[in-house]
Amino acid sequence: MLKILKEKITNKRAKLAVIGLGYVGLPVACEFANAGFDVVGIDIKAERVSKINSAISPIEGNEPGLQGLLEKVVHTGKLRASTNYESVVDADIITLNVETPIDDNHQPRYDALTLACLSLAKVIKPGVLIIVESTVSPGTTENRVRRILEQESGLSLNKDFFLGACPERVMPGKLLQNLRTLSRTCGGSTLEVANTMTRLYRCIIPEADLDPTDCLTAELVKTTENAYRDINIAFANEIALICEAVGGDVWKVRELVNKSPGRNMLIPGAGVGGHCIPKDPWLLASSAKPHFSPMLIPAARSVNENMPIHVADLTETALKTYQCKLSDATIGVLGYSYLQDSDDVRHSPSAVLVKELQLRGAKVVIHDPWVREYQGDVLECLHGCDALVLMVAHSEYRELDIKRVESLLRRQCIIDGRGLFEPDAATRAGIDLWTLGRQKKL
Ligand code: SAJ
Repeated sequence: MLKILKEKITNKRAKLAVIGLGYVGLPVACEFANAGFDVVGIDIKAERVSKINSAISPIEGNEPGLQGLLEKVVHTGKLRASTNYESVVDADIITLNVETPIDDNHQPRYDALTLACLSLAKVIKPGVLIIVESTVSPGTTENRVRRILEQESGLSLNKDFFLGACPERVMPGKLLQNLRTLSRTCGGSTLEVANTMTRLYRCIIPEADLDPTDCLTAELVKTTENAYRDINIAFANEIALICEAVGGDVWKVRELVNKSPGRNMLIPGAGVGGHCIPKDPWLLASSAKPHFSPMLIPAARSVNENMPIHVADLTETALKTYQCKLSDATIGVLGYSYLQDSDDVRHSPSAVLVKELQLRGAKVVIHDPWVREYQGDVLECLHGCDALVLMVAHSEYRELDIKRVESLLRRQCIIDGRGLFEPDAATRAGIDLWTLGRQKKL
């Protein structure tokens, strides 16, 4: 069966299906269609399916090349979308690109994955290869996905159907670029399946490494790479808090630490947001239970989740030096997306800060040049505010005329959560600058 599948991949006759047409699934479907495969995309949202079949990308934000690519593959008939799993019945290869969120107890929620597997089990045919591209807890493909497919279809793994795990490494704003250029870990239910996967992904990833391995390793690699980043950001944040406590300057410390060979201290900041860094460490940590309860991963999450609260504390402390209570203050918050020069607001640290400031009685005005509801003239937004809190280092804010800002604020107070403002320039402009990680000389 795999020999036939490999031949179909080589001559592009393999029929592909992509389940989940979100910011990952849609680019994946477009890329495989553009490589010459017939692709059907499945999504439960009829409106999204309709947009795609009209060659209109439903993906928010600026994704270079995606709209043009979608138009090409829809107009050539290589990609079509449907809400009906019957469209998948003759697929040779199916990728699962559905959401895998965590709940308030940091536990994975596999409702979408389970529903997709139950629906697939009704229609898959012998010989099909199913690849989990969603980021899941290690062990999910071989356990949860396999169990549902075998129980509901009556087919047997590695006899009637094959399984793979190939987590994506895309990033909003660079969806197509990352998809085409980043290496992938191709985990297969057998080594031959893994090698079949590398042949498939080589059709859309011309050069990057495609590393064949098993499903568990592929799942571990993906969740580990993001847990690694989260812990390193938490380390930088903890050093910032220590510097504030002892009178240091974390920005100077980081610069000099990174002169030491093999050191790469990341950047402290007002919080860690986004679609994957706050989630994937929990997917990894939860997989070890009940055999082992990780300590470092939850601790790092706690440090990072607390940073917006710390910024609220800094704001309160700064205003106190003006005998101004938060409950009497209006605070201008610059930046609402989770990342500089991005419109993505998922898991935004600013949302946590705004809620905290409001809980403490402050009035908050928000500006973000990338987020539709908060666009506008930044100086107008700041006019009359008691203080400014910088939460996202958007390029536009680097151009701010700090002297104009000083003239607009009721108290010349800036709380800088990203180390964006230069201290000497702030002093020259008469600004009272409170930078995260740099103790204020009172
Ligand atoms: N952040 C810091 N300090 C840092 C780096 C990031 O506070 O030194 C904050 C950012 O402000 C943001 C959050 O962390 O709120 C996440 O930033 P990110 O640069 O990690 O961007 P993401 O969330 O888009 O992460 C993605 C991930 N890619 C995938 O999951 C495919 C991550 O693995 C990549 O390392 C990252 O992009 C990247 O390096 O661009």
